[in-house]
Amino acid sequence: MIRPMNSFKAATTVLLALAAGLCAIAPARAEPDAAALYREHCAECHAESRLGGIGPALIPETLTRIRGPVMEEVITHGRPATQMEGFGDVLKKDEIAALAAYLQTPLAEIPAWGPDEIAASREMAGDYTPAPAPVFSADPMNVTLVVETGDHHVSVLDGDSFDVLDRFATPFAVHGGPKFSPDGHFVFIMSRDGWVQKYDVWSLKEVGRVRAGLNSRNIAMSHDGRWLAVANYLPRTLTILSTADLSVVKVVDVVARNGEKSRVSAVYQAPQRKSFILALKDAPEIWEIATDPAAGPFHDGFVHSYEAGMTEALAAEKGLFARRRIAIEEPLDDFFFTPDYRNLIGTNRAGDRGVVVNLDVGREIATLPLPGMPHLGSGIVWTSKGRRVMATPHLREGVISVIDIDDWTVVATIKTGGPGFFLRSHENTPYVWADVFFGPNRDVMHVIDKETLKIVKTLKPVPGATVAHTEFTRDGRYALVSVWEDDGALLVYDARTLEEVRRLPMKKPSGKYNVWNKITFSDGTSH
Ligand code: DHE
Repeated sequence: MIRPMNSFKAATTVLLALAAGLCAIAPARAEPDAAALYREHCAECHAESRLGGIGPALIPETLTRIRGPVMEEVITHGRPATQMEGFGDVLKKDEIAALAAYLQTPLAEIPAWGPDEIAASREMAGDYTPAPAPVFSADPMNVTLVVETGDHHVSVLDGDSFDVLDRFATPFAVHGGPKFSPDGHFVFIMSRDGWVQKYDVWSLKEVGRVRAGLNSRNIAMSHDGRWLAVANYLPRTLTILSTADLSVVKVVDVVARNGEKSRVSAVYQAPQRKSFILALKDAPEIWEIATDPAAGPFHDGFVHSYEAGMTEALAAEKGLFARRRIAIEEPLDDFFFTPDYRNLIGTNRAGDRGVVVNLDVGREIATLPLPGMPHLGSGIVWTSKGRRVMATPHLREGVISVIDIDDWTVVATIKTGGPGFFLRSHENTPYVWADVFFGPNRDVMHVIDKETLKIVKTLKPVPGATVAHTEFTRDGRYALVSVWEDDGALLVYDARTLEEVRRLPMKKPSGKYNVWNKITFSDGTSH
């Protein structure tokens, strides 16, 4: 709408100039209307408010590392490893420059998003009554959730018959793994714009939802299932919710030692440590937050202010949510743990180096040669020839690095058809399934032998269609793979013969999560 109008104005100016015999003076083109360009090209993913939707919030507070020419570069060429495409073919240079400047303009007002606003956003489903037992005859431990990003739904699958038990609407743009309660009864799902939805897997009903942040990264469930931590980019907080009723228990301001506020790269549960572990994205710090008052060496500046929703009984539990800081050399963008949760393996956004931080002693103990932006959040661990190894795909290179987690040597670098996003395996399968998410081979899935570390088969189920992300049934007998397209499908493979046995149409299915594999921290599953 805007550009034709501007061209029309420009053309009129030229004609008038010609008529007046003034054509020697070039007419000035009207200044691009950045706000209108934003509405036309960016708002669909980043929201009219610029506070984020499927894409991140586009405000100076969240763009500290992307300034000036870098911003224009991103708008022109897109961002590797994300769904941000380039607009170099659609927008003119001065339009891109105007948009970049616009995104660096602070919002007139950033809404406050503290305990009161979070509490006010909470919506509990009026028609929800918990069923005393599963309302279906399928094995509740073998239920698998399929996130369908095409129309923002989740399908609840019986992992034996592959019947769809329920299909429910989620908040817009779900990202990251949903988190199950330790008994698999409830699941919590997060969207990029900070909504957390609670769903009762046994009753097949939504329990409620709450907006825990304005732009959020991921969620983690405490070891005892009582608390849910929500890592936020905006505001720079970690929200802790009660899993019982989604009430806000505490909002921790994420302020680094130097006094600067920071985004949270991600938060995870460390079950053996009875804590949450998070990394700060804008400061070289890892935080450990106690979810058991008696656990962990929490010696540094205990955060202990009880806030909205805290009960007397809770206040009495001294030590709950105590925080420990671990200083590291560079901020971490993406990280992963050894299965004993003693070591954290992380990488920065430059993605050229991995670092191992021992969480017991609280310092870096090794560095790893991991160029090509390893995607450690998708790392998995298994046993290969008697050694415990971890593997990570890389977002910029078509390789998978396999590392011995006892001596931190690189055991193998497996060449793939292109950069991949997700790896999955299971105790009962001899294979690791690895997708190729980017490039001309994004329609293939590699199957890698866990012992020889060689690709044994490359599947290409739908030529030209992206296939990605694998999950196994509880027993590891079947592998479920997404055809990641609007009119996509869930493919069910026999994990032994590697033959496709079922195909269920789905709307851009992305991640899949089996209750049993997730609550038992099955070998071969991400966090
Ligand atoms: Fe993800 C998990 C970060 C882009 C789909 N992604 C995660 C996790 C993190 C992360 C930290 C682990 C959270 C958890 O499960 O608790 N993702 C990032 C990024 O930094 C990145 C590269 C850029 C961004 O946009 O934030 C990114 N991710 C994407 C996508 O573009 C994907 C393919 C599509 C989408 O939905 O946005 C995508 N990410 C996923 C999925 C998982 C995930 C399906 C859960 C995998 C699992 O098996 O647990």
